[in-house]
Amino acid sequence: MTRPTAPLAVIGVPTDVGAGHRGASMGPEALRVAGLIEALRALDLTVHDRGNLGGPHNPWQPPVAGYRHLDEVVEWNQAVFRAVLAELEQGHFPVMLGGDHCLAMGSVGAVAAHCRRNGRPLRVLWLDAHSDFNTSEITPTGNVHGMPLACLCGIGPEPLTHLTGTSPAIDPKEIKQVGIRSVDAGEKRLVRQHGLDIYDMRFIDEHGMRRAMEQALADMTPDTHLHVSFDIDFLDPTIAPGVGTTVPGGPTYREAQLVMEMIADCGRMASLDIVELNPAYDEHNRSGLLAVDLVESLFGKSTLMRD
Ligand code: 6HN
Ligand code: MN
Ligand code: MN
Ligand code: MN
Repeated sequence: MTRPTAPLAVIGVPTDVGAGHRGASMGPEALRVAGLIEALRALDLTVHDRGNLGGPHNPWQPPVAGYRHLDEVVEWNQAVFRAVLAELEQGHFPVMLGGDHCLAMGSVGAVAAHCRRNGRPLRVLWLDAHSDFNTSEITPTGNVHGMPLACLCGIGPEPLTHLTGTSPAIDPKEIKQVGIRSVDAGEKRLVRQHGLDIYDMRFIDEHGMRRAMEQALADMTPDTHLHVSFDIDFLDPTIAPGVGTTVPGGPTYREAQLVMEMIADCGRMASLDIVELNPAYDEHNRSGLLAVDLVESLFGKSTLMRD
């Protein structure tokens, strides 16, 4: 296992403009209150807490032409893109505290732009109950947090697909999804059409989390930049109720720990999103505390005990 040596730059992104429930905007503070920064420092990591980005408030309007709050989503993501790119250029490891999952367009977009400039291969590991591959035509909700991967792959409105200047920002082949168990009908066709590599809960039931993660992390080169996008609704709602879009039948505590430990062992993680924590739906910050516990393992806490 190689632990990241780059200083971490923690960036709060207090937005819920992409979600269908209010409250993910309180996620960054709940993660800090749960002790995230101190926990990372206790692992001997250098942590710069950059505070929170600013952006438009949630106007709480119905969708227009298949998108809810498109202008606000664009503005937040432009800010995320700029902030993340600036950290990567300084050699830092960006950690985004969401906020809803629409912010991944800015974060993954910046990571992709940085990899392209430096000739580094990219892998995006998407830990989620959902595929987040909807478009304005097929979305059942208009919520843009269900669309970030489609936009990153070049399918979506111009201001979101061209955040990085070039579109598509990433290739579907660079994406691995784990934990998936809720994909909308039109979305299902689209992910198949784009050949997304998905380790859904059925695969995990049949082959186990170990095999899923071995395959999701296979074939990386020593210079691969691994971006982990961790949606808290990946976890089973019995252990993590604090999200807006719970889906039963997710990974258990032990399975989730194994996921984090195997990522730590691979030694390639260079950026991270922690998204969709919604304190308005949580119980005494239980899901925030669990997220901190799992992120400690992601940075090698449990693996270190074997050294
Ligand atoms: N998330 N597929 C649903 C939709 O509204 O498009 C749910 C999306 C959830 C997105 O949790 O990041
Ligand atoms: Mn520095
Ligand atoms: Mn998501
Ligand atoms: Mn999700």
